[in-house]
Amino acid sequence: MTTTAYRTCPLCEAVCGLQLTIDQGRMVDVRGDHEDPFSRGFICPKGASLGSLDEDPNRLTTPLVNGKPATWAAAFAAVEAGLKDVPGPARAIYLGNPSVHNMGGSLYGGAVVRALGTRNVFSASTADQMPKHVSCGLMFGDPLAIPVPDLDRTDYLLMLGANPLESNGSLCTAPDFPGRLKALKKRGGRFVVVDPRRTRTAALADEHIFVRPGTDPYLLAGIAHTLFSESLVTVKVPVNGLDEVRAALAGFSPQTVAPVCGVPEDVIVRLAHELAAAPTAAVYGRIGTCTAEFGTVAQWLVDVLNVITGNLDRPGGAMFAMSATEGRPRRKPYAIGRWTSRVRGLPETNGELPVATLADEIETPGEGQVRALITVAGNPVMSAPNGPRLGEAFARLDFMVSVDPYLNETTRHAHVVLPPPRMLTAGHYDFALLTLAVRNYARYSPPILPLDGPSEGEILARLAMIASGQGADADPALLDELILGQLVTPEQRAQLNGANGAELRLDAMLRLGPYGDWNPSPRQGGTLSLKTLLDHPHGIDLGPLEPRIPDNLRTASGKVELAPEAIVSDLDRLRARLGGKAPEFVLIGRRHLRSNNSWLHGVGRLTGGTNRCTLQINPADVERLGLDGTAVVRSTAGELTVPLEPTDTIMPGVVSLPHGWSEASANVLTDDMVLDPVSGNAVFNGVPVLIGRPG
Ligand SMILES: Nc1nc2c(c(=O)[nH]1)N[C@H]1C(S)=C(S)[C@@H](COP(=O)(O)OP(=O)(O)OC[C@H]3O[C@@H](n4cnc5c(=O)[nH]c(N)nc54)[C@H](O)[C@@H]3O)O[C@H]1N2
Ligand SMILES: Nc1nc2c(c(=O)[nH]1)N[C@H]1C(S)=C(S)[C@@H](COP(=O)(O)OP(=O)(O)OC[C@H]3O[C@@H](n4cnc5c(=O)[nH]c(N)nc54)[C@H](O)[C@@H]3O)O[C@H]1N2
Ligand code: SF4
Ligand SMILES: [Mo]
Repeated sequence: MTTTAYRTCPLCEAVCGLQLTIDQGRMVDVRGDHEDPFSRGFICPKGASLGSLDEDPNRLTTPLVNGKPATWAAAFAAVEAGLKDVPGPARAIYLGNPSVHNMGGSLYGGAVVRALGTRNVFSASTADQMPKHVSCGLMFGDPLAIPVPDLDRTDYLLMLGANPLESNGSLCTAPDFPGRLKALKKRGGRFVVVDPRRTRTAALADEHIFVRPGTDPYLLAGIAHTLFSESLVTVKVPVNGLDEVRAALAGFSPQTVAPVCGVPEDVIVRLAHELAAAPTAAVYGRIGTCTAEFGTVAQWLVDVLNVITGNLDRPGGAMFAMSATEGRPRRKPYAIGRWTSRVRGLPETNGELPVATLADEIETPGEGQVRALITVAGNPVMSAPNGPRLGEAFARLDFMVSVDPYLNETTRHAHVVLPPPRMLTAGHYDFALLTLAVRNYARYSPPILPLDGPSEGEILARLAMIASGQGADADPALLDELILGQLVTPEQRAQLNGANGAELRLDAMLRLGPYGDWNPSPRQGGTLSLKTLLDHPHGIDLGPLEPRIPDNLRTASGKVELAPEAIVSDLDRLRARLGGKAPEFVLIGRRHLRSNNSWLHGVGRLTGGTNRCTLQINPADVERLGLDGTAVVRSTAGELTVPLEPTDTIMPGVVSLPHGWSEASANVLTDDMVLDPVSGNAVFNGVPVLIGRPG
């Protein structure tokens, strides 16, 4: 007897609804859920592989203590023993990307961080989107107030450094991103891609513009400069600092920036004219522009353009979602650099330190030297800059525990590995991703199979209780009640529904949230609760995005701060590079549809296809250097020998290697000493390299 179940795909940011056929606990068929109002049946090869991922024989099924299978009780006891003698400041935590894609990490990761009593908090965010948090934090007062392009209504989309036809989108939750782009074109809109490679997304676009890696801020500044100098600026939201921005960008005329970014002057001017003339327009920049030396400046300029073309916060422009679990507004204005890292003195952002300095903190002796590490859902040896150095540092730790279903380059250093159970035993709700959705929407997927060990939430709750000195036997339900007690009144607590702590907390957040039945002035009738979501297994459409400014601004002025000092002052560094000599080759990354960072290439049906760890290089460069088959790539950090993939889809002088592949990890070449200084973000794009023949 088979049963049908509905579930949100946890594998990327697109949150597609899936329809699963379950036979005796196995996913025998996975397809798109046509009744999901947001994803409408869309599915990609990764989603379709969910069954083989769930049954992957390489997944750990029991905890490991010193490499050997152990009981959960023995594993938690080993964690208690390992952390006992390490004081708070000598502990560190690294939270990886999937911790945002499951309820355990989303709801209990914070408790572990607080319980550790350390400022050594690291995550994949400083290898990814920290520049966006910082620019939004400083401009809007809230690092989580991130505008997304209103994909379904915009007339004009300028996209830089993103390839949603492979990635399915990021910091822009849009199931069937490809279909939404096609619809944009079909309704007569225009769509322009800026990328050093002619990607599948670029091929779909009306226009593709090559840009030199790392130079997007020059292009964006040139566009803004044109808008100012031709009096094409329209500002429709309350702002401070418009004149400061105009003055700060004075030195970045299209004529000045064109030779640096490689985009002709007339194209820069035309882009400005097109943005200004479009009935509605949105500028969107992603990984290619974030993980670069001027990541924060680039992200800031993206939203400066959205503001000065009158497109921020209006339908068809760049808008803010209203997620169903949005909490009470933060009170203190956003600030960065509230403390600095011990070894390199790098500023904190969002309560974290740059992952690019984790190795320093482990290697460097002195008070506060990191001796114990917890990793959750991360593989920083593969994903952080200069990954191999981090691997060597991990080997020297007194104690390391990893919460992860796989043994890999990172977790193999852990004294204790705690594997989360199969995903079908967990509920699923996308707390973070739904704050970035291009339509307001909510969907909860309850567990499908019973647990036969601790859930990921329980694993993390236990780690938190051990770290705070309550011991390995403390009851994790106490932690849930503590957190619930901070959210709801005792009367409300008595009315909450939920089969476990995670569900109870979700119910509380939904009911108190913008659409909730406990919200005094709710939206959409105010009926949302866990029960309503359980009654609607395909998800609930909460309508198109609506203007939110000024209510969602958390700046001290109550206005958009267009010229934050921390960002504007970094323009000096940008200006100083104007006359510099470009390296002969620069390295960038890329993603493939059938992959997921470091951990999905090898799973069942995802192997093969276009999924290849090759170095893309322009045929003219191959010929000029007399290369054949493979090349040696050298950087300030390391050296790799990789197979070549000559293709004219990449600019001359640029080479591209995907990250996360064990056979040739791109992060052997990336340098942990080079950062975006404003956000502390790692630099993966625009890395200077030398290319040569092997031997
Ligand atoms: N050169 C280069 N480096 C990059 C990037 C790049 O473009 N170029 N991209 C960066 C980006 S955007 C990111 S987000 C980071 C990602 O960096 P990380 O998050 O450090 O790495 P991932 O490869 O995503 O590893 C995810 C880990 O989580 C485990 N996992 C999977 N599902 C679960 C789960 O449900 N629970 C738990 N506990 N574990 C789980 C997997 O086994 C794997 O070990 O990499 C960054 N590194
Ligand atoms: N299939 C698949 N999907 C994924 C992932 C995956 O590994 N595989 N990872 C997920 C994660 S963690 C994330 S963060 C998202 C990322 O999602 P995206 O931001 O869409 O990431 P990419 O597909 O790497 O596209 C980045 C593009 O930037 C270009 N680029 C590189 N350097 C520059 C530059 O200096 N300027 C400009 N303008 N462009 C540049 C690259 O050529 C590439 O085409 O994808 C998510 N989805
Ligand atoms: S696009 Fe993302 S969410 Fe949708 S099926 Fe593919 S991996 Fe899953
Ligand atoms: Mo990411």
